[in-house]
Amino acid sequence: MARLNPYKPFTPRPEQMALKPDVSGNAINGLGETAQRRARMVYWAPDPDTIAHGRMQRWFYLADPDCREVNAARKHRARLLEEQIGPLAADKVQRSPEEWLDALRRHADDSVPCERIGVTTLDPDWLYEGEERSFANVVVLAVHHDSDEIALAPQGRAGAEVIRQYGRAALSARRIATWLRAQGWEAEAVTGPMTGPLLLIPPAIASGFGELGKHGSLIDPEFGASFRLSAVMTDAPIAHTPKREYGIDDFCASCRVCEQACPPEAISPDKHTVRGETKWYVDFDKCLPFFNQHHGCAICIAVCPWSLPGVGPNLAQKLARRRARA
Ligand code: B12
Repeated sequence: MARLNPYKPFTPRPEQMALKPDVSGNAINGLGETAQRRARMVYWAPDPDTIAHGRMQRWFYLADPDCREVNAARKHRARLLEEQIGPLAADKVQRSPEEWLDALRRHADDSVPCERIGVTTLDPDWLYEGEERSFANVVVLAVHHDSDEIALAPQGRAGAEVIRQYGRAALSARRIATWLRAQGWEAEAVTGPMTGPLLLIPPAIASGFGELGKHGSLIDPEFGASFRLSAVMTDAPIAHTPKREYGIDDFCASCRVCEQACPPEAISPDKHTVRGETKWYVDFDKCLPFFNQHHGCAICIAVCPWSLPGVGPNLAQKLARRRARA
């Protein structure tokens, strides 16, 4: 009889497990810690030798080095990223915050390949431990994955789509940084796949993209969880976009789709306290070996009901009606 989930049960390859450090990634992330503190870089370090899981990070690139789609996507991304950030002009262009937001949106419509923009105050607690920045604001950008490609997760084609969108997200952030700098305002792009100085999900939530899902990724009612984020830290006084709540958190509490689809069973039915916040949390130690062995996985964002084309906006309306009746 055919098994419901062909990736379950999952047994990690011994050569990968031999690289596992003594420290748990969950301990690095502060699972069970009730006091607030900044996050520590746990993975995707620019220099893998600086993190405990660095040998596993290097192994990610060795798991399937000949995957044609992934290699082609990496080449495509490298070409996109030949575009560098431009110089800082001497004089600062002055506009009201609302005029700045309008101008940013118009610039994005004309020449930035992203699907959503938000702006919020930069909370220093979103910076990783050891990182200091004095920027006032953060512009957050989202790029949507192609649904058909992500539906193939955890195959190489889905991994390739993630790499392509990392390229678009990074190019978008660089173009906005160039645009701000050309108007005299200092700006720093935060782009993946490496961790960078800033956590991306908290500013995306604060600037109105959506809510954290049970699978540990942000859910936006339009794109579901199937998008990538990048950001630009800046002092330009751009008006902020408001935080929005849709009842996704309640929806996740009773939905079990991602939990059941996750081959290493890294998604929990309950919230956990992590660095003083009670939130959905994905078990890093369970997630990582499967992620490494399957082109970055992405099953959880692919199966999320919110990610299915056309479903998110209807679900959001239904939840809004239910909340209005309550
Ligand atoms: C390291 C990392 C990983 C690691 C470890 C993740 C982990 N949970 O420990 C690994 C390699 C396992 C991983 C896997 C995945 N990742 Co990842 N990852 C990152 C990265 C580079 C840093 C995040 C981090 O340091 N996590 C460790 C600690 C801080 O985790 P945490 O305490 O559980 O906090 C998480 C969330 O709760 C949230 N968060 C942090 N503080 C707070 C506070 C509040 C109040 C709330 C509500 C949320 C929140 O942010 C963290 C995201 O992992 C970010 C990019 C970035 N700079 O933010 C992308 C990022 C979070 N990943 C992303 C994605 C999509 C994935 C995958 C689905 C893989 C894929 N192919 O796409 C899986 C999902 C697994 C998961 N949810 O954990 C996207 C999320 C986009 C979205 N829709 O929200 C990001 C933003 C990358 C991007 N540029 O788009 N990832």
